Amino acid sequence: MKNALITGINGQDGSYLAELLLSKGYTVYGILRRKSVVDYGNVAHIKDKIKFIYADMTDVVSLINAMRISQADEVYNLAAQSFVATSWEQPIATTEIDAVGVTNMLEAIRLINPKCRFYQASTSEMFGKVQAIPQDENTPFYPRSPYGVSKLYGYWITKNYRESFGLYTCNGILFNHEGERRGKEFVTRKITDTVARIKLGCQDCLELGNLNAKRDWGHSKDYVRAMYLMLQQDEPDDYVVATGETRTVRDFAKIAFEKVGMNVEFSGEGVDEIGTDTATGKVVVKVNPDFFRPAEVELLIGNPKKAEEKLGWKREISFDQMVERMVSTDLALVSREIKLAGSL
Ligand code: NAP
Ligand code: G4F
Repeated sequence: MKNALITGINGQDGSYLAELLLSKGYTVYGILRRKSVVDYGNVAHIKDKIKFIYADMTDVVSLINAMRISQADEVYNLAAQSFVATSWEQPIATTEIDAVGVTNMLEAIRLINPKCRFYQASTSEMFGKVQAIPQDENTPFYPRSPYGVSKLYGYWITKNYRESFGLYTCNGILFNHEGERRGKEFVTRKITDTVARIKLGCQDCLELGNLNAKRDWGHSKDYVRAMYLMLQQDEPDDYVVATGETRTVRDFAKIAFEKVGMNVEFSGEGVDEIGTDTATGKVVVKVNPDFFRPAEVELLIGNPKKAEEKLGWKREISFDQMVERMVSTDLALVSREIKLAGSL
């Protein structure tokens, strides 16, 4: 039986990946950061099945220790300061975690077990100001945020350790993937959570930034399967994982409202654009420039052909099913919150 070490195990992807590897009989070790309050996040429901190690991507000694304890055959490096907007507010921390942290993990592997296979959570944000449509493994990069720039370093150091030291290292260039466990600061979950609150009468309006931004959105549960497959091949390589479909933030919001039976029509332009509930005439979507970014990634759409052909990867959850799952989960969560508040 194999041992896997997952950094970022309590995040969205870490939790789905842990479930997948446990189902395949792996012993799963997961890195947590020390916090003032113990918080297992998205793996609270399976915490008894995971062996936790306290470590930090910015502390190489702790990662060497994690490699020693876990005796990992496979390391999945999912830990990151993953919110693009925050990367302008905390550019140094983002660089230390998302760029230098990758070298820290690679050095720990090289020192303790150079045969260990390594997955790096690279991202479509590296394409940024896109140089081709759709984007694939050969598209030149042009990152647009400190997050994208840091991740680009992580991508190259992963490739470099493969070429320099013969390590089995892979980059998964994953396009946006979402789900019921997504953080509420990301636009999809912000929308589904707020739509649930508006439907249940505890919020009036959803405030968003750039409604025109286009993303290629898939479900995290499908994407962690691609991570696993990358580490099971004869040779290490880099792969784009995407759906090949793109939609605007406006489209996402409209579809999420449809899932709770509300028809929202958009009118106006720029900061004056609004979304109106056609049944009541109420404005339920407004633009708030506070959510604009200093530099925007306007369009992402990936070509997953290589992953489909070489890994045999295929997504199973459609866009529509994903929105449905997110909205119904948030309706249940918000209802529970309301009931709890009423009983206090
Ligand atoms: P997420 O939910 O934000 O999870 C990030 C994880 O990283 C959390 O467990 C967090 O722990 C941990 N972490 C942050 N800083 C750390 C540090 N200094 N040391 C150790 N752990 C640290 O992100 P996700 O959506 O699951 O994404 C997983 C990875 O894929 C990330 O690297 C992200 O950049 C990348 N990615 C994501 C997408 C996407 O659309 N989801 C697309 C492409 C690439 P705490 O709970 O302690 O903060
Ligand atoms: O949901 P987002 O914050 O995700 P973003 O920036 O695409 O990054 C996510 O996907 C990357 C893969 O491409 C990952 F590497 C990264 O870790 C993360 O998981 O924003 C999506 C789009 C942006 O264009 C943003 O400007 O939505 C736009 N947007 C419009 N209004 C908003 C909002 N984003 C957020 N977070 N909040 C808003 O109110």
